[in-house]
Amino acid sequence: MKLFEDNIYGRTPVAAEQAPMRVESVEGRTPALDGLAYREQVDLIFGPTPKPGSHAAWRIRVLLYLPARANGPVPVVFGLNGGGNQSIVDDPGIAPTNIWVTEDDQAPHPETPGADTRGSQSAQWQVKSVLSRGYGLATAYYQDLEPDAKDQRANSVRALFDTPGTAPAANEWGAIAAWAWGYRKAVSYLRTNPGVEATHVAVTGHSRLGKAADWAAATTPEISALLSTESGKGGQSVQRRELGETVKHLAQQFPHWMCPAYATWVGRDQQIPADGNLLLSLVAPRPLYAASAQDDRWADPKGEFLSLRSAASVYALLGTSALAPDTPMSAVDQPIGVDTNTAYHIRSGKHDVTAYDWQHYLDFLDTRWGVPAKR
Ligand code: GTR
Repeated sequence: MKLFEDNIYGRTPVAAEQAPMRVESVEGRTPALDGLAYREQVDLIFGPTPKPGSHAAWRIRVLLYLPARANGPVPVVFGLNGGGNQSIVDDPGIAPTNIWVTEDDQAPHPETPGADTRGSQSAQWQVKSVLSRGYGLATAYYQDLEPDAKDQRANSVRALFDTPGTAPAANEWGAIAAWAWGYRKAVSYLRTNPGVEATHVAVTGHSRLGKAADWAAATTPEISALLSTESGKGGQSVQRRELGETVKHLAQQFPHWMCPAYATWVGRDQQIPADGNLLLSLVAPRPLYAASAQDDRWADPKGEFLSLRSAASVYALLGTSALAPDTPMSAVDQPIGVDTNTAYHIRSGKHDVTAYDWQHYLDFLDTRWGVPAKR
């Protein structure tokens, strides 16, 4: 954990971990999605009350869907989204909110998302299938925590916890740690919601948000399971293999993601002191599903598999079922380990989240926790 704090993601300040959180209801339990679900929306608020009209980076809006047919609390999957809450499913009831837009050709700015963005990421979220299977689904917009661009620290929730007059330390937290903190806070809120089964809150994330979900699960014992999609280098893949994305690329393209000390590993990928296998090990013994995509060479799918298999030895050490250490890389579209706490698949196709990924994630949670409708 300390190796990751000092070299990769940075250390989250105690003030951020202990920050009081106010929960403000935006919308109470409301029927949604043609009777399939109830929708709730809340704001998680940190720090002083924001000025009217300002975009408050410290206001995290959580959208929660619960299956309408549930008789009691249900297991829930939470993930940060990359397009705004309105993008995960076409539902006019999702409250419009300004989202940070970070296009390459202009400075990051808050903007009201257009109507055409409603449901624009529904293929990646599969909200209706998740609900039909008896699970709840919750999300928040990642840039509510920090705009995803260089030099946006002042607009990040990180700025809220600065000690005035102190220069940034080599292990100062970066944006991935800030997003992971958001995961942690959202999960801590969800666990208090009476519709949510507090001991069964899984997190998921894709790519850069997979890195954030990985670090969140590693550092948050209350997160009950991790479903990590193609989090690649700087996440679940093995940097030391030197295949796909390098430390140099990560450090130079996304200098805000990691702690300042990360840059000292540029060109030294083989010496990186904390790698994907150790990251996944920190999730043990909780259920863990790592997923790759065949065409996602940048993330090095085999490196993702090797991390999972290596972490499995820690699961075994802790006495939980896990992939055997000599398990060969699985064939494409053939999940393995789903009857253990360490599951993996390599799906055909590109860097993405698809119905296939969700189907196998939920099959896995069904085997770990029991089918929600039958419990
Ligand atoms: C890429 C980055 C990857 C991954 C990806 C994404 O540009 O190199 O590490 O995070 O973005 O988030 O889609």
